Amino acid sequence: MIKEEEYKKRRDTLASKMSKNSIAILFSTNYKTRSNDTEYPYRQDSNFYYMSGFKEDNSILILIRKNRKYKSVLFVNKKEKIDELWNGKRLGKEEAKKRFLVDEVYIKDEFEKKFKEYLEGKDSLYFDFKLDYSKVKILKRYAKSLAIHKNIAKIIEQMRLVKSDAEIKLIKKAINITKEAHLNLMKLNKINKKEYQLQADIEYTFKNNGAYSDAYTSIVAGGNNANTLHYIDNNQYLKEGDLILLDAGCEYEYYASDITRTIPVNGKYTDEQKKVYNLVLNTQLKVLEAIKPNVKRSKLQKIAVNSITEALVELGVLKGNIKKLIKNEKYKPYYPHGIGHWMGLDVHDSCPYKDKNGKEISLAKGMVLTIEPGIYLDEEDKSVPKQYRGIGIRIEDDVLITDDGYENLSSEIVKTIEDIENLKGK
Ligand SMILES: [Mn+2]
Repeated sequence: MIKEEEYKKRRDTLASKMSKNSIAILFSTNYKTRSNDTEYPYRQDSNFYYMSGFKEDNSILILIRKNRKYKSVLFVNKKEKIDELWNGKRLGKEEAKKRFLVDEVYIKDEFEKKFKEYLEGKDSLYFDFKLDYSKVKILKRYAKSLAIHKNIAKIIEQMRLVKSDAEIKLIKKAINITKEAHLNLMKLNKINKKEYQLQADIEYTFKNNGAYSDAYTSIVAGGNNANTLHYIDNNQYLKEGDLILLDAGCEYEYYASDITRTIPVNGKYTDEQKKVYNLVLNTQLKVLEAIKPNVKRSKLQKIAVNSITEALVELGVLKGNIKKLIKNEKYKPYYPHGIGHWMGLDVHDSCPYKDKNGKEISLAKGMVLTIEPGIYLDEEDKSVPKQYRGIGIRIEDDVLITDDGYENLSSEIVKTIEDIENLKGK
């Protein structure tokens, strides 16, 4: 769990980055209607949660800075019997005041009046530029006079880049649950099952271990379906002799995990599958080896592109000079995506990749990112030698940058051919 002191420290940091006579506002997410009076599962806005630790909807956090000092104010739902009867218990003003280390707590009804007061004499307003228009309208109504508008999300997302020990603990917990889901599937007999049945197994393991949900829609892609990067239909039969690409990770206490393994339906890789698999695995190992503080993600991408282009030549998919092939991006149809992304409160953590000056941000201790090379050889692609058509492989781990290198947080989710085949044998 993340302590209240840590949330307070984050607010201190945020306030210190605000201009001297300013006000910052953060809104909780709204419920989204699915149809009529049914809603999608609620999930708090990541930036709001990062700054408040508060999970309820209809809430607002405000920081008011004056010179060197600042005040934090939280607006929460009123405790009303009838509302609680329908929608569940609310923390309420008194409890929120006790629990959160904010200076003041009010019920939401008081927001507009208070907001007007806080704005007096201020010269700039910070809010999330991606805010719903309905909320921007409220801001505009009261903050017309404030000429300077700044994007608060940019500052918070910069802060979110480096994870605290408590955050890393939660990420590890998420990965641990995800590990169980993946290892279970490696052991399972999967012939003639439907992809969604494996998805059900995965999600059972997630929920059964206290994960709120998946961190993203699971990809369970049998055979050639692995060559559709965002395949989420998950409704086909798994065929003996095929591989399954499983890209699935749970979210635990708001923190994501993101793991891909590509395993054989019947427990044994064919020689052709082995060949492609090991080329992807070797690429991943090469990239991992290069990870340490001050290295840039683009360097990792370069290593991956180089290694995969060589692999594609070895497989007979590409022919010619490696450097030229890379320069002309000939690998792109078979490896179209990046080497990885930040991960944290969001699976694709919305932290920046470039600094204020447009320069790429280097890896630093406490950052978490995925490393996920892949090779995708579509069954209809005539440039691919016949024996490799329909094979799609990705291997993805979650990595923490340490003082002098990295820690592979998902190293216990086996990935060598030998280990995966052995697990099925048990
Ligand atoms: Mn990923």
